[in-house]
Amino acid sequence: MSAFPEIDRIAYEGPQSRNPLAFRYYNPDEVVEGKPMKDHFRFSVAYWHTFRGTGADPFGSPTMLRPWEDKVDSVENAIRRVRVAFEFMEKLGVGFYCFHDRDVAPEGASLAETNRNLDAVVRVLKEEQARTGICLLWGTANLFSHPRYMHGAATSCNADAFAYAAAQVKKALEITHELGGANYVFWGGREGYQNLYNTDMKRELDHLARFMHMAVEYAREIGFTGQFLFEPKPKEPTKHQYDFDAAACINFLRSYGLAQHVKLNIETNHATLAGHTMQHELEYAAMQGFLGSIDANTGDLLLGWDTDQFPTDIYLTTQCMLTILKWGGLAPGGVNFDAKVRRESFEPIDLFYAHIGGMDAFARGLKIAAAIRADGRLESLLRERYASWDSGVGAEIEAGQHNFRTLEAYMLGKGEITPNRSGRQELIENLINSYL
Ligand code: XLS
Ligand code: NI
Ligand code: NI
Repeated sequence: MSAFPEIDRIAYEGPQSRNPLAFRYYNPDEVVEGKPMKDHFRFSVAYWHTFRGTGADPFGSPTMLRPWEDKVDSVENAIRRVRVAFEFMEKLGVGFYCFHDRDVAPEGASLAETNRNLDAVVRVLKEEQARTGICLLWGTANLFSHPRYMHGAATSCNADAFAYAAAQVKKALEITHELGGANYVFWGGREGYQNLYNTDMKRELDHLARFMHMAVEYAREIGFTGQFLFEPKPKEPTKHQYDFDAAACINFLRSYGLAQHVKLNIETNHATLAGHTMQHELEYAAMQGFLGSIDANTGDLLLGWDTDQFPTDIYLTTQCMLTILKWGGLAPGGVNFDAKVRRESFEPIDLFYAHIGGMDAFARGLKIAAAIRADGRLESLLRERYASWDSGVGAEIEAGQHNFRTLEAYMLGKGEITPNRSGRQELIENLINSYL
């Protein structure tokens, strides 16, 4: 039984193609900067949005037409959905997927029953991975949907919620390991606060760190060698999330001795909610050695929340790829489409259009970024801008040969600084446009 009988494997047809079910730029085996496109991206489908998204929003009911779904959230339904998911991913030609434990299997009446449900579905996931060669980019645990987590999970005021979350992550690590997951993600969920009157922030952060250390230890125990990732987000659902942005996450990881175990999963819409650009967050994480993986999506300029739309803006993907190429790529991370079709795009075929668009946008971004790098003009403008540091006093300062006293003597001798040079912002913007 096929869920998408009218759709063949999506093929690369080139920029001239008018076929909306073809790639115009994403050509998996085409080599860019010495590496096939598919290895640059390691594209991944997000199980929660693509197969569990209903189209419901705070103002309205579900809209999505998903003929393979029945009304009861049964294990049979969950297994049927796995087959559909792998048919979709195979036809799309992605190599990876990501899930939360609760995306793939329904909760039971007790933790034990929930774990059994999960095991039943994981068997089928494993079977489908073997059949298709599609791999698990990362697993994670949903520690935010169930009412037991209303105050958070690892940072809850209720110690039992912490314990339940620990049991859940233990299991999530086991199945991620079982499925050969390349990474394991912690996103904050409800780890944050609504106000500080009733919050012991220090205690909550200590607990979060203890929780992550337990995860690292358990991973070692079971032989899971995937990369741990922490996913920054400044707000939603709480008004202040502890994993606010890359800088806050890195500070947390360093303060609590987790830096050697955990990198970051950077998401576009979270970067912009934090008042940064995606490129800023990527650059900041990468320069500190914390760039792990990315959740590719985009927000809407006119809406202030995490709309998780598919990325279609070529400026955005170019900036991402400039930074990712500069810092040597993402693996064992990848480009996970943590993105959903909008509620008005309710037909199954819209899932194909959405992912094709995102993959093509990234492929164009990669090619544009590679062209910019090959041409070298941007780089030489950057180099010239910092030329004063390549010799003379600049080089001496960088080499640690100066202090305030020697620099005062230098400036007293010189009297005034060498004149500043133009930053050439408009020239650079024109230059970037010339590659698009
Ligand atoms: C929510 C997050 C979430 C994580 C996985 O905003 O993006 O989807 O990626 O828990
Ligand atoms: Ni995400
Ligand atoms: Ni998000």
